[in-house]
Amino acid sequence: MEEPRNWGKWGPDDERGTANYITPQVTAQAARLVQRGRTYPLAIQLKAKAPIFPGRHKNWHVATYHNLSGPGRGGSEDILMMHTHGTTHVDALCHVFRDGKLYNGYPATDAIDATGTRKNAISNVGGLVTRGLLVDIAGARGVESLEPHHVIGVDEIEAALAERDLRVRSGDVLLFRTGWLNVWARDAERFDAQQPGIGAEVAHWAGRHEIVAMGADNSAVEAYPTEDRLAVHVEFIRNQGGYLIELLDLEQLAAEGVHEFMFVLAPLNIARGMGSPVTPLAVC
Ligand code: UVW
Repeated sequence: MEEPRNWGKWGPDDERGTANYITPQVTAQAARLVQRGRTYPLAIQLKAKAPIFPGRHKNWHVATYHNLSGPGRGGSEDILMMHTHGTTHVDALCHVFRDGKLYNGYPATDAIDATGTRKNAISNVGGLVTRGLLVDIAGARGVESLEPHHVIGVDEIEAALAERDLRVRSGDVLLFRTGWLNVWARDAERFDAQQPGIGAEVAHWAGRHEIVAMGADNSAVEAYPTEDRLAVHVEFIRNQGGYLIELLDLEQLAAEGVHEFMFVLAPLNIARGMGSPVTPLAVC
């Protein structure tokens, strides 16, 4: 197996991984991409019947309220019970490990128990504000969605970016559009059975280019299932300290031809959390 690439790169105590690539200069440069003042929220709707990785429980949402018909003050609030990975979300760096070791070499046995994680928790992320690029593979192929067995490779990504005169740089976030989200509304079973996404070579390529995060409009970012189960998760999260963002809605960005933007993501500050629901924003 290849040596973990980024372990120790930001010190023996690091728990932020590739978020370290986002320097103040990187954020300031991304902010200069905001010209029109348009904001695109990239989350799917959070509700019980919505796309979710197979095997996870559906979200549970119930309201409490009083004094609906008055007179005087009434009120309402609600309770949400869900997987932190149960809708559009970002994976914490503890989410996937191998041979009992988390990103940066932390032993899983010391870190993880039923109360959460002591290492690489989502609360270390803070915020990611950097340049985002839409890599619209379905659009480049002129299809509504890729075939379920389609494994996106590096050549395809570089070609899609070159078509837009874009090149990746250190600190970027890449959002891959497969069109697979479109399948869910028509056929949820097909959506769950297999999905197109990136392959392991892309995770290695992303590491060489100092990519902070990769996201997609499917439920695992990577093609699934594959022979080497969750190989992208292992390489990108555990070996490189990179962030994966699943179940994005990239339709409006694609429809309006927005390929380069300031990307903003702020996970919930969940102590010992292993992921967080998010509404990432593309601003241009
Ligand atoms: C898997 O673990 C497959 O998905 P996610 O990273 O979205 O939680």
